[in-house]
Amino acid sequence: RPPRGLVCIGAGQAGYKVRRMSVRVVVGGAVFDGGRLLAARRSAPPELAGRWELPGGKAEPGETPPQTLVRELREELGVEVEPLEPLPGEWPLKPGYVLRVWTAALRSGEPRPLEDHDELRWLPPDRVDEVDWLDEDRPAVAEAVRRLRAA
Ligand code: 9L3
Ligand code: MG
Repeated sequence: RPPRGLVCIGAGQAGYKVRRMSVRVVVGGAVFDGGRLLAARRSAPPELAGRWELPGGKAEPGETPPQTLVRELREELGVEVEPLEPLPGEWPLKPGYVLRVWTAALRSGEPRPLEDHDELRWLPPDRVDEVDWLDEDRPAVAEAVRRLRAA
């Protein structure tokens, strides 16, 4: 078997040929407005339903992370956001996926749970702990709140 992170694409007497496993990026948005952070409660899949996240989704081939974020938040929440800065770090999700997070400012629209969410909340920094965040999102939420407090 090839080492972790590599996939076998052919084998012969000489050994095997490998290719680096491609990892798909999921982009989440730490959306700020009026000194508060937007939290979204997932309605799917069943194992994640009821947990809260920084809304976003999978990058399509050729997209930059800011493009993914703008598209996903338009689709999921019906809003226009302006991506601001990437948070340092990358957090593993299910196998083959990693989470990256950008801060973003709400530019127009009022977020509504159009797909994949059933509740949204604007949380001031001292209330971010009142929702049950997905474990993978917690470090990014903590960093987003530090920036919100410093702003
Ligand atoms: N995910 C985790 N934290 C987030 C986001 C936006 C997504 N902040 C996980 C949940 C799914 C996968 O990434 O397993 C793909 O997300 P989506 O396309 O279902 O939103
Ligand atoms: Mg999504």
